[in-house]
Amino acid sequence: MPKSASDKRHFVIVAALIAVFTVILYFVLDKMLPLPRQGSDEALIIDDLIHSHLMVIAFLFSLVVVFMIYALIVFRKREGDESEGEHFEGNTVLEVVWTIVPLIFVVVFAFYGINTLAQVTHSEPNEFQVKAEGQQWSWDFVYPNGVVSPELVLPVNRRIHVTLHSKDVLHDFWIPEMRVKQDLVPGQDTQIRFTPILTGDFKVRCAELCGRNHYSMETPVHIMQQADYDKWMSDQEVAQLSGGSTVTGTTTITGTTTVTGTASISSTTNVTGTTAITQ
Ligand SMILES: [Cu+2]
Repeated sequence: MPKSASDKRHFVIVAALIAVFTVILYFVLDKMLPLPRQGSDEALIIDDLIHSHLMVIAFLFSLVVVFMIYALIVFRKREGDESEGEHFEGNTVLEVVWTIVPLIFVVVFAFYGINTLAQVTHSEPNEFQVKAEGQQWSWDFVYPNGVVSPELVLPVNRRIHVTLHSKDVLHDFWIPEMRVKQDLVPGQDTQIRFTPILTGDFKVRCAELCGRNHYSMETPVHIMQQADYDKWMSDQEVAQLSGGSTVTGTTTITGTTTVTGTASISSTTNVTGTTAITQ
């Protein structure tokens, strides 16, 4: 610790250099590690946590490296200096400081992390429910009304609750723009929640090495306005849930009609004239 005016000057210079290098390193790391678009409420929360960590990483790196390089340059052996270095027995104050300060950082970040996790994983009433089924090497999405889609289509600004089910091995559900990520565990359904805030096209990809074609286990995700989602879902219901053939509107049959085999007619049907049905 500083004892003389000269020692204090060294500490002041080093503190200033650490502050400058911390800011520079933070911006370098931020540029070197670009994050995907912020597609969900959770992305905003998690990015704050990531940037706080980057700031601490930049500070700790600068603290160690700036002190070391400053000492190497300023206290280097001078030409003709054959004197012994100063003898140190230890410094109790310094040891207490470098134990207490990191401890405070760890405890603060532990609470910050727990709080972030609670915010990201909380459940809400009236969540939008969908089930994601993963298998080597594809995804299926099952909606509560029974519609099944190979692509994930969701409404924007709704809290989404995805139940994750694996049909074979470990997989991992990951949409980078939503930031959240969760394993699919065979024999045990897991959960993931997020609230999309951007409409557009994204991709869900498996983030767990799950076999030979793991690299190809990805599928489109479409986030759309509620009205567009409703239209898409009603189209799917018509295509998947009405048995394949649909007659809509008013149908009028006149004249003589013969139907053989099994026939079903839905909607409003007016039949006039002679009708014979044989099996
Ligand atoms: Cu995989």
